[in-house]
Amino acid sequence: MTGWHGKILWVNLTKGEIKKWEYPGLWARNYLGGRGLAARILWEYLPSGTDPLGPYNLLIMSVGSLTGHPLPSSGKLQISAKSPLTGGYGDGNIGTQASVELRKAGWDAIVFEGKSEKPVYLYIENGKAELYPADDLWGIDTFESERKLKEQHGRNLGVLQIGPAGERLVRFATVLSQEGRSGGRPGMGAVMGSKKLKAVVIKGTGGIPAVDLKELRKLGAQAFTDIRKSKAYDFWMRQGTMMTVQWAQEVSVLPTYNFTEGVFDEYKGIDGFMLEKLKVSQRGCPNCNMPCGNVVEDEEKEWSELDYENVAILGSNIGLGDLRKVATLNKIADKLGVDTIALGSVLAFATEASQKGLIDEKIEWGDYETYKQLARDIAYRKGLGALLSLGTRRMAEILGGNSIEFAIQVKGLEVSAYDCHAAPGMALAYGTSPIGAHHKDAWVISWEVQTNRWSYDRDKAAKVIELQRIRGGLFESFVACRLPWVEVGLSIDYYPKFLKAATGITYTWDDLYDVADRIYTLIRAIWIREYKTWGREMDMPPAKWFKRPTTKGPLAGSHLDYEKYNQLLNYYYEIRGWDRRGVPTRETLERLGLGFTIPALDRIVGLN
Ligand code: PTT
Ligand code: SF4
Repeated sequence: MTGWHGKILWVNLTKGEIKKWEYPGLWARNYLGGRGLAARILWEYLPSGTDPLGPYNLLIMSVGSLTGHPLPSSGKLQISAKSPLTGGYGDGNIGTQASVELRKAGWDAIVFEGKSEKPVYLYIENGKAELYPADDLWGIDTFESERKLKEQHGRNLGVLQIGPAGERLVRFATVLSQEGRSGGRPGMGAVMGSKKLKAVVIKGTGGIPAVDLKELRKLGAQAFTDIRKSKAYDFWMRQGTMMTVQWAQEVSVLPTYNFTEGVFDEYKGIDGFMLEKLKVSQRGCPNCNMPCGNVVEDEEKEWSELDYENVAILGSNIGLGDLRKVATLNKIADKLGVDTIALGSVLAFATEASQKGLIDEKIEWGDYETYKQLARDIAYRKGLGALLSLGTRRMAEILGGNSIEFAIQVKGLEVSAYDCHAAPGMALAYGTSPIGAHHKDAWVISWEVQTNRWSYDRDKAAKVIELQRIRGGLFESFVACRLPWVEVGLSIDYYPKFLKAATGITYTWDDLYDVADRIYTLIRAIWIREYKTWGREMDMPPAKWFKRPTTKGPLAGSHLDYEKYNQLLNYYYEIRGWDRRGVPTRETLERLGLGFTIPALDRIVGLN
């Protein structure tokens, strides 16, 4: 195995034991790393039916054969586990120095099992790893705990940690790094908290394996130059993902008032031009020459790093048109360690529930002071915050009535910031994303609004799958940031060349798509094994987009068509080789080398 280390650090927190595991070489070749490797490990070692917050869940931090090399935006790391929010496969991707350090320390992944009795953190220095007490870190926020750990161990290292929300098992708690990088929307921070693991500190001084390092460096240098010379580069450097606010408003997909409308009257108060006025700093992940972490001074005069999703969901979606106030909510999420998307979504859900009389508390759209208090209460699970900390699906189950219709989620994961009343392809992307409603696997909406926006045809299902293959299958398993390709047009053909130089393996595009399909189908198998039953209703977008047409903007009156969405879903299943329930067929499993899943799946749902 070249290009990978072939070694995983396996940490049993119940016993306090740390072991080296040399995993099968074919797993690296067939699953690449990152998400693919994590899915393979979870299938093999996660006991079916495990409580996501119990000791038998596995928390996996994994990198890939491109991570950490001198290649564009290669400083990313994947965090995966069974999700306490969705009950299925969950993961997130975080930009952090810890990714590079893990590679330099000689590991492809860390797997945590069990549960420590007392708070601990893991310290890794090259081949050595030790658990240390974390009593003095437990309870403090993510910015402070990273500062403390760096004071103790030095600055040249990477740190991943949870905040008070993860410690209290908030179901959408995430893992944080570098004061503003967050990963693991489906509650990966809560899994870490359930294991009493406060932080992971990684220091590596070794080399990162590559078959042809000279060639890799040459290709990387060319790619960095292409990025800098791109026509899109200058504007990207000014606004980063925040340029999306204005675009989303123009094409009526900006989530507004709990995804009721696609336009927001006050959008200019939160858009990329407002960001430019307020910007005090810009930062990013390791090995990136197009840093997108735009920092502003918030309403409490502290720094907060903003991205489009955070701003749309904590802005227009809760009726807040003041970027400084949005930045404060975002900073609270980062410090206390919760996902901004779920946070904005539960606040919006609570506001709608309040206006419908389903909860006693009175909440108005744009009610900043209440939202600020609730954000803190969610992290500490106090008062109404305790209910909100469960996520929208569970809140709807508790409140009853028709509240599930305005819980904007798929499979329990809150929808990220694109309204789909007038975007069936994006609705399909959310419906079929392997972790629940996240745009990261297929951001088809930009293509969709430029082509045939209103169609539900086969080409649209095929486009969703093409994007899922590249974005969700490959970038999450290489592991590298996809934004050089998505945002400034770096040629996708660099990536098989990078892989060849790193691993010596020639992957054609057909080979790579097979790898991506293998990963997707394996993740679907994990979901089915955990849920025990499976039906196409699991792949349906929120009911509001079908039932409650928009009333504002040029596309007022838009809504999704239920019959046509089902036809689109059929096309999707056909192309993937899954049956009409969304269950992979026997033939597909065999073709993708997933025959080992057949006995379990056949027993659980009966395979076609
Ligand atoms: C990601 C999701 C996103 S996607 C955003 S903004 W985006 C939100 N950011 C949050 C945050 O910040 N703080 C917080 N407490 N919660 C947050 N939740 C939301 O999480 C992120 C960038 C972005 S910014 C995007 S699109 C790209 N995503 C990538 C991806 O998914 N894979 C990949 N290979 N490359 C990517 N590059 C870009 O990375 P999740 P990050 Mg993130 C403040 O974690 O769980 O995947 O959800 O990692 O380092 O912050 O970079 O407009
Ligand atoms: Fe990180 Fe943004 Fe650079 Fe991607 S583009 S590596 S998310 S700073």
